[in-house]
Amino acid sequence: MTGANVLLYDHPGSICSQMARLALVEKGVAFERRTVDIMVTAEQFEPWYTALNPKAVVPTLKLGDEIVTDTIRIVHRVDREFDGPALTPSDPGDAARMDRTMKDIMGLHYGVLLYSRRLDANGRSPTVIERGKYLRQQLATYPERAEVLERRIAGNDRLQAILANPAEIGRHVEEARALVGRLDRALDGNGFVCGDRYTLADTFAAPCLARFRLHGFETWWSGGDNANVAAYYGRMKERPSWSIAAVVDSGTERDL
Ligand SMILES: N[C@@H](CCC(=O)N[C@@H](CS)C(=O)NCC(=O)O)C(=O)O
Repeated sequence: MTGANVLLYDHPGSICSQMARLALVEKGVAFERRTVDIMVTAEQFEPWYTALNPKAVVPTLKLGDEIVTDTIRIVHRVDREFDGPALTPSDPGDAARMDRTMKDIMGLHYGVLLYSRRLDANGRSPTVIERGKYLRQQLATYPERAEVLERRIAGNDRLQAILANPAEIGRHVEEARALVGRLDRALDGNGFVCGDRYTLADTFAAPCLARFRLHGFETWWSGGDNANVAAYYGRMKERPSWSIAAVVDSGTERDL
């Protein structure tokens, strides 16, 4: 497969898109990008895109005529499909550990972390409220798309309920902080989160930590705790892939 046949539908600030981009860049794959505006125009719900990605999320990878969705599947596919450094450990036990780490990182509710930083004076997220209205309008206009829209309305309602509950927000933030602790332990004596070589788990850990930094949580590792993560973060930022894949760790949440 040549790079000319590789197209990533993504969004600059989306954490999952950054993971996919890092995997492609670390693997040395030339690829093109098509931005899907998941924030302002909600392009992910347009029929042309849901035909590619029925869950209406980014990223989506097009390999020749084939469409691959779901970030974990995408990065594994990139690793298998192309020449370049192996990003999966050859030892099955280590490979299983890598998969567990990726699921662990993917298991956080990044939407709670993001939107809880952007609440209005009444403690509500205008973006999430608007998204709920938009999704309901879409459902009324396109009843044939009920499956994806109803699922997303339910998810949006759950997010709104969490955001209305400071204790719930705190629980999600604590889960994120606990993940940093687990990464720190995994990095004890190791250069990378799954041993002494860069793996797919690093394509997940780096954007995850970058997102925490963007939200102002860098103190989780810059203040003396989690020193392994602090050193690791510096090393990840120094890799050429960080800027080529455009990992976002500064700016404001509004830029996402
Ligand atoms: N399980 C999916 C999750 C993808 C996902 O949640 N993508 C987010 C961006 S990181 C998205 O497209 N959000 C758009 C939306 O919430 O409408 C995957 O791994 O691909």
